[in-house]
Amino acid sequence: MKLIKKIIVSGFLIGTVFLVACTNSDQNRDEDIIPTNQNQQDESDLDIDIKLDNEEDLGEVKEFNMIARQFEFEPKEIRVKKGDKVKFNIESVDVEHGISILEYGINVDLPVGETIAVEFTADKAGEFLLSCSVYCGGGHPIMTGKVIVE
Ligand SMILES: [Cu+2]
Repeated sequence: MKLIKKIIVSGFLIGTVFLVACTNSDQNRDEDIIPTNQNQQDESDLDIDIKLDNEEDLGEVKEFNMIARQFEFEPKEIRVKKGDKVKFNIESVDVEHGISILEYGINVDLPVGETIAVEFTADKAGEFLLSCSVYCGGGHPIMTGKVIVE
């Protein structure tokens, strides 16, 4: 009889632990889902902005990997089409730099060794100066590039 009682009690305990574990993992799943939904909402908001900005052309996402170093950006020249959604993945490889494109309201610091994403919609045509916005040494004033929006 004692053995049967032990089996029943331990079975009950195992069942309880199982239930708790399952409930917890469900909660975790819910938490995972919430931020994902928020991201999707943010992206769809962006899509709406792009459509409003570019009624004729829906625009493509153009992604560029860039390097910032004393005293240049590589590539030096970026060419996109008006309406494109542009994404720069920029890594500063020597000292801290920054990237500024005045006309697009961009001014982002680039700490060493981190890849920083800079995104904007190229809704204005023309040639725009891209420059370093963090003093990085004697050549800082000539550390420039160009964004051409056709
Ligand atoms: Cu600089």
